Amino acid sequence: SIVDPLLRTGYHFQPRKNWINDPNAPLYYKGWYHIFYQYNPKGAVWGNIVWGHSVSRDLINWVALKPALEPSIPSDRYGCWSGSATTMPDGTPAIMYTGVNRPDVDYQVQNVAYPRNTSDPLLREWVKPSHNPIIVPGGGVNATQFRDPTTAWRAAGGHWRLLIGSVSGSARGVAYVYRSRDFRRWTRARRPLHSAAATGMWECPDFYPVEAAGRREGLDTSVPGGGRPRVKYVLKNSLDLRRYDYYTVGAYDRRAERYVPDDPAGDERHLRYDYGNFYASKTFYDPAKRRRILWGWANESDTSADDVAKGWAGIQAIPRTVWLDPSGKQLLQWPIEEVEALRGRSVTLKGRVIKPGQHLEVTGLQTAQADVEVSFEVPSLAGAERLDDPALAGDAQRLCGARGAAVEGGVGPFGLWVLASADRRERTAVFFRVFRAAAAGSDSKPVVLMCSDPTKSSLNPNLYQPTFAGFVDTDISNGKISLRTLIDRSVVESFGAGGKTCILSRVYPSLAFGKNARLYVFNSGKADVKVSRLTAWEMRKPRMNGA
Ligand code: DQQ
Repeated sequence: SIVDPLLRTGYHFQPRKNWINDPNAPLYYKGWYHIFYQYNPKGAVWGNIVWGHSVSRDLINWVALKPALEPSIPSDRYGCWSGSATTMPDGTPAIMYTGVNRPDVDYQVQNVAYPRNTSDPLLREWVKPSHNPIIVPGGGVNATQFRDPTTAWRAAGGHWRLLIGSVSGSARGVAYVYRSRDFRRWTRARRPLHSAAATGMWECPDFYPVEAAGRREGLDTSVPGGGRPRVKYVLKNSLDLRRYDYYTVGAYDRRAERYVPDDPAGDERHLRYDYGNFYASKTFYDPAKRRRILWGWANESDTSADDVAKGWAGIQAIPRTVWLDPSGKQLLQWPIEEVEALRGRSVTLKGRVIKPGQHLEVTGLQTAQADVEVSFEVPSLAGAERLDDPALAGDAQRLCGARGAAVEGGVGPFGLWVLASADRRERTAVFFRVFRAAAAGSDSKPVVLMCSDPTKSSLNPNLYQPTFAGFVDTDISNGKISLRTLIDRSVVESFGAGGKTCILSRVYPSLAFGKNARLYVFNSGKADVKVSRLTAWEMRKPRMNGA
């Protein structure tokens, strides 16, 4: 089963060919955005890892440069693994990254690299000073699980702090704190910033301040803590065991150098950036537009043999602006505004009621590469299904597995069928389903589930087609909810309720690609659903690394 070349993405970040994984060290320098990424220059499977490097003026059109870091010193001979950039007080970025110095991947150390020529806005050449490695796993640290340094921040007296992900014992995820005066000699703080039982290795930790109370503006990682009581912190970890990125919102006690999630059960709740295929993400502060931007990697879900045949594997999700929800309990995410510059021809529908069991095709444009924004209104929630099974009530993924797009409901499932064939044998459903909260008092909020169901996305049998789902913490009592979906040939990237719940899926239609890809609104519930407004735009292809 060879995946069709028309399924290569059009506006998601990809190099011209080969394997990519984690985004590394995103940064802004002298008018240019930089993204580095884990890259195999020799093929479409993981291995031979170097740092690919691309630059952009707008985070949308990308120019590929030579790899920025390749194995060249004893402390990175077997791979230049993930890391982050920190801007020095003089404006120069430094990169900290993990080097593998033994062939068996068994020992991980941290290295630093600096630009050779700071007057080059493209930062083409990076130099590794001879004092590398600058951090080695010390006593009590698991040297085989010790990697992915964060962006460093400045503490009292201008001293530096950064985190390194690890695991202690068999399954306690840990973020160790390292301190330095000179960015050269680093010592580990006695206690980690934070740790959590049963989470396994914490890959790619990320730790950053956000403005409290729903302000969209981002903060520099080194924002001074003093005098800014409204600043909250976010700690994100990528769980190697479960392959997703979860985060908590909390407080950073600078004196004790400890982080405490606001919700004591935060680490058990596993709030996720994305309930789909999205991993090893990293944020950076964009000083040009004063926002914090999130990059995340989306793997393929075809077979590795397909990847080898295609000659490429892995994309980066569309960069997202992240900020704290007014509730303070979670983040909101939205595609960076620059992506809207790719919008071309559009179609708008208004005030269309979709009756139970009905669907409506959105015609008049190609939708294999599109951006869709839709506002739904459910006139009555009276018919919402009960959510009595406690095992399902707390587990969105299982709930959606049991009540997928094809299972008729009360209020919903309603939403979009994207990348659908004319006969709808192929279709990816992105939808909501509303439940009445079980047993609880009559004033309890209806429960909103958001799902991305690719189980009918392709007639090709050799694909991984997991249904992904998350709850949406929104008040739907007025019947209103919105959905935005970025469709890009083999990507379906969705933002529910203004970015409260996000789900990225990879799909590989065998019929519904190119001009044959169609878009529908559907309603498989028992209650009417109104499309108050839907606009779909064709998306142009940006310059993408010369591909
Ligand atoms: N990928 C890198 C590691 C990181 C993992 C290696 C996460 O540094 O822990 O390619 O995907």
